[in-house]
Amino acid sequence: MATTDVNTADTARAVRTIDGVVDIIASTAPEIRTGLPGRRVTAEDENPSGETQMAADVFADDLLCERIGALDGVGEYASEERPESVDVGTGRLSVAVDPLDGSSNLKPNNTMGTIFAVYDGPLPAHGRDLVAAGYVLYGPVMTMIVARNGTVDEYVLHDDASHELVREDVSLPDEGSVYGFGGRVPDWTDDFEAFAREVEQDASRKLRYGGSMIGDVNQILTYGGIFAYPTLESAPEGKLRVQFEGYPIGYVIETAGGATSDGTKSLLDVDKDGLHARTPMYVGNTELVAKLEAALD
Ligand code: P6P
Repeated sequence: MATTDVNTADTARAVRTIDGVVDIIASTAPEIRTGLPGRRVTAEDENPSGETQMAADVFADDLLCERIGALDGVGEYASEERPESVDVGTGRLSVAVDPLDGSSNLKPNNTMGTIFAVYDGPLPAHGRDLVAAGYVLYGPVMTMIVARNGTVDEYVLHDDASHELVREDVSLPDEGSVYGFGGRVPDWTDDFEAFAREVEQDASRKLRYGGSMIGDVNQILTYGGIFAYPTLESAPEGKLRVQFEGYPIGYVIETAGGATSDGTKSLLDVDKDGLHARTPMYVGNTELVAKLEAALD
């Protein structure tokens, strides 16, 4: 088979696999949501990041690993809940998942999300290896944001496991109107605090921080503005995970016309060792992210 043919065949297979991952997550999300009520309890263990694991985390992860791992084109599966990636076949693509981001919000019945990242290559991968990424938002309406082929689309997920395209080519509004900053204020660095105070002074913007990243990021995608889980004095590396949160959310926001940063460069250019490395995260309108980087410089 000529090289071009091989590339064409490879591309077609990769597209089918990406669509397969999206379909599996869209059809599994209702089952995850239905399984939450009985799983609002902590599991016996901690996850590899040393956080208390909820029974719901393990439940969601097992479902997704089994179903995504069964796709021909997927070779590796990894999640925030597993110390190592799982070899699931000979496929070229790898899938990294945060099965239930914000599961600590189960107790107050707050929003949560399922985040996915599809990489062309082995794990841990690099942000520029991403070929698709997105998230499910378990809100009053179950929705899914998918970034692939240079565009971001939004779906409504139905309990019958179908998904309905409701918005195409989603992009951040030019004038951002909300901001959300994580971590304890006394734990912020002086430079970040000065930036936060400046953002707060702008009468056109209001605070929207819910303590669950997917809900907070979806506010930015909807209204524009900036979300940050910054470097903290107590956590210089930040809190959120590169492979399962930083890269995929960076890919979504940049595909939607926004900007992202770890404080100095795009989240997609963060280069960290290890599957569970963390990074500070700043995502939102380009002008605000540029101001943030200047403030931390
Ligand atoms: P804090 C939820 O536990 C999470 O992982 C993210 O979804 C969220 O952005 C962050 O942690 C909230 O952290 O320190 O505000 O509780």
